[in-house]
Amino acid sequence: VDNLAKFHLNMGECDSCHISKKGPSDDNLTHENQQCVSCHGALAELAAMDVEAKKKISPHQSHLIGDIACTACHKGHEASVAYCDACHSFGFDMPFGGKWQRKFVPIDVHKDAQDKALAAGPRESIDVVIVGSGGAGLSAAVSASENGAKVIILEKEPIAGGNTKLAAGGMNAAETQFQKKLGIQDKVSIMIDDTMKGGHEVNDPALVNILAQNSSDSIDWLTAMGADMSDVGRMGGASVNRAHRPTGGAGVGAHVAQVLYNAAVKSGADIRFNSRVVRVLEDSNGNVEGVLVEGTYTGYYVIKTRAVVMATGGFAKNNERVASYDPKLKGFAATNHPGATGDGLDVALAAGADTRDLKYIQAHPTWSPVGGVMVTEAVRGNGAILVNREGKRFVNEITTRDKASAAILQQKGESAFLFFDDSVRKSLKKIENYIHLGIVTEGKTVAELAGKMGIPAAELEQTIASYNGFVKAGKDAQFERPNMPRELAMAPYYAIEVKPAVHHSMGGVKIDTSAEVLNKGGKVIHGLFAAGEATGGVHGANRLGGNAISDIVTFGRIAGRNAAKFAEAK
Ligand code: FAD
Ligand code: MEZ
Repeated sequence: VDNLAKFHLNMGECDSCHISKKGPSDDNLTHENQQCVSCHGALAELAAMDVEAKKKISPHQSHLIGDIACTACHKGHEASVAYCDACHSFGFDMPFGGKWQRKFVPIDVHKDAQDKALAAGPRESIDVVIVGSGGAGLSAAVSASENGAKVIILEKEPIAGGNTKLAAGGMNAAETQFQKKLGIQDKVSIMIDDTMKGGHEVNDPALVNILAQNSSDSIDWLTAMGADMSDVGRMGGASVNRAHRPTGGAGVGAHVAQVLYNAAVKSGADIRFNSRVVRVLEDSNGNVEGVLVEGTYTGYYVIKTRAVVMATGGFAKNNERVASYDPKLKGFAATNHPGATGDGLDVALAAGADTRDLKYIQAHPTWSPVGGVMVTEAVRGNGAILVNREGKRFVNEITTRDKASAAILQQKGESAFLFFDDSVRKSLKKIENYIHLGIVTEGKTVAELAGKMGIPAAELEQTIASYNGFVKAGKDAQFERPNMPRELAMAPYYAIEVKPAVHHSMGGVKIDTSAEVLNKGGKVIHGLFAAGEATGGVHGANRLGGNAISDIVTFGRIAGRNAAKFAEAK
């Protein structure tokens, strides 16, 4: 046999997995997953067994959030694939395993089946539909529920969290309780100036004002739900430390997404995975009246609703689309989750939405070609430097991403090395993940590390000595780096090879300050809201590190609240 279904058939009938001969129970495969757990144990039990078996990397323990279904990886009627292999390449020895592959499927395929579902009419009705279960969607769900609405969240992937669960370095916010505790002087007006400058003034100033003015309140909102946002660090292009993250510098995204997911579940949101929205339905006046859903296992169906929040994220993982807007990025790897393909953008366009800034797509400077993962800017923010193959620094390491990426691409091999010492490692928990993933080279001395990296030891030693001199003097005489938190003098020393990879789509659907989607005539599409990376305008031509999580929480909240009010008013 070559798949799990045939294997299980040898032990019984279809009902050893399915509830009836008709096939899957629902798009979450709720019954099928319960069957897996009843025989094999829950995810946490399997993770404990992996630890006992001393597996270096457990496929059952990860940064993914929510209740991860067995069927996210273990497939019945096709080859099983480890979802983690969308980014990593662990090569787990899975039963009936295949190779990770994903093909973008346009929203307008299966026209006959779509028409049939439309003709059949709505299967159900709900106050608010939220499309996408990343941070923007989950914030919108919690906020809509706080405002009295009943919510369905539709997520095309088998797991929650989108790109949000991968976010690492922090969430920008100004004038927060945590900055005050740490004695950091910041102002909403400085966050606005930094964001406009970083975005080359292409940003919509009204949206930037909303972002900065609400940022501290969004931190408080998350904190009240149980989030730990108490560690504050520096991201590129920021004038002061304002990137909030959990204690010790742990990754921000998985934590925030988990807190929001728990709150959405508690609020009673109906979260449906493997459920792609392919169309927003409008009445003859152009008002929203429903969505057409493509359920991976149950087929197409219609949900009636007056209010839809598009929280579908960006499209950085779809290189064809990326290159169509910015040909320089053709063939680049991406830091994103596999669902960041932009079909949500197609859905919004088909509903008449206007877009802006689609040509502005950001490369993150430090992606590891060895591990396939992004190495957070916080490593540089906490003190790491960038050196080239000659062992020399070549840029202010905490400049904006567009400048840092361009500088790396000019170096020999179009890559560089992040260099740091044990004091940087101790300052940032996230670094332990990179060590765990095996992408960090270690040396007892600078010379030993240089030898392992294949760069001249004397040159690297000279670079470190001169950088440490700048730290002592409080001035970077070479590249005017504004923030040098520590000398690099504590053995052992570490290096990670890095190069730019496509990271963020700054452009997207046009919205106003109420998160309502605008059409090409600049008018509101009644009932259609959008938030997060699916939208354009907040970040202009270049997003500052830490501003996306701030964006999705603040605008997700606004979209959810206004969608709930709109649904109620009807
Ligand atoms: P997402 O979180 O991507 O969620 C969108 C969801 O919609 C996805 O789950 C997707 O599958 C789903 N979807 C799409 N289309 C459809 C459809 N048609 N039907 C149903 N579902 C659909 N930003 C920061 O500010 N700080 C950081 O430290 C940071 N670190 C990052 C690290 C990495 C590795 C990456 C990739 C990004 C990072 N970012 C960071 C950026 C930030 O994480 C994202 O911009 C942000 O999380 C996007 O949130 P979102 O809710 O808009 O979209
Ligand atoms: O905002 C981001 O994308 C970010 C801070 C990423 C990171 O380097 O951690």
